[in-house]
Amino acid sequence: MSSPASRFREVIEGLAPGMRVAILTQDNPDPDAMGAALGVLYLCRRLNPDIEEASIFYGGTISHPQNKTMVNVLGLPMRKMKTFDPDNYGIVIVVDVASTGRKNLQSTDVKPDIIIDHHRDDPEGDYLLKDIRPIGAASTIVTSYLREYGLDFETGDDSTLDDVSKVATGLLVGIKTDTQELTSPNVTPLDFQCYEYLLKLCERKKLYQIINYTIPHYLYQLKATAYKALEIQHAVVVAGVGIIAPSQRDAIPIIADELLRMEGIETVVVYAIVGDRITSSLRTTNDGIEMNSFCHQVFGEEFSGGKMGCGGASVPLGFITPDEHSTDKTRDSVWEAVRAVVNHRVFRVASTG
Ligand SMILES: [Mn+2]
Repeated sequence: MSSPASRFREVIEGLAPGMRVAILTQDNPDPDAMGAALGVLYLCRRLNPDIEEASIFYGGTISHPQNKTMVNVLGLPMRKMKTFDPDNYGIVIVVDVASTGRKNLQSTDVKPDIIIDHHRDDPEGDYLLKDIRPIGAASTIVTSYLREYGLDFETGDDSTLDDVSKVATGLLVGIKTDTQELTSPNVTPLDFQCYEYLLKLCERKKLYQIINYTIPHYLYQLKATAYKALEIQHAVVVAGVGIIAPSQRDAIPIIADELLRMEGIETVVVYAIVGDRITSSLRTTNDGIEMNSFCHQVFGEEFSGGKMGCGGASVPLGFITPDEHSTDKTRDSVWEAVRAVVNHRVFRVASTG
């Protein structure tokens, strides 16, 4: 049995000249998904210069300010899934996700040829390579290939994408964020080794820019709104942020994570009206609260879920959704009604368990 790294090399080197490679990742890619995809793109080009084209596709949005910064700083060539035609690609590789057509990758159901992932998902079927490991980051797996090949980085051509320091920076950000700086429970010795390996290769200035990403003004404004609106009962805090634009949706989990650190607070619910839905992020450090059922009791089983102290909800507003014809007064009334219902329900569920 050859190692996954040598199997990957064998497959890529064996591709006929003119072949195209599609690299697919999560619909809403996080830094690990993007770092691992960039690493795979680099390996494909280095291992087989006769490949006609290798492209990364994603089906959703890149909206978190750090993820946007990563795309800009590294010049990531992320392409929209709309432009992906399976007929044009001889080989399909999925990274940081294993199944297509469901869960984190719903935008296509094409059958992959190669799977590189670290989630608890193990789709059946024949694949050229299925490398799924319980490990800190998908970027670690890709980095381990890079290490194993011992490629000579001096001889790569000088086009931007083949710049290994950029690739190493992307992979390093992937490991850093997915493992919370190597502190998450699923971290393995290989994560540490790859982290150290990448530190030597990465571009420190770009790394700094991504880690200390610029925070957009709207986030400060929404934080101010959330702090003004927050209601606390015992160890529970609820904060309604109001009616916000879909492009600002990421503020909700960011504010939830921040409020969870407040002294004396164990449970956080942050929510807003985004488009035609109430969108919410829930957090708890209280082991007595089972997050999934907490979410279901507050927002309904159909529209919410959670695990391990972390939950989310997306509840359709239906008929009362404010639209472009709604007056400010109507919008305020809708928000006021939503706020009253959600706050009341959270505190009721929290107090009755
Ligand atoms: Mn990951």
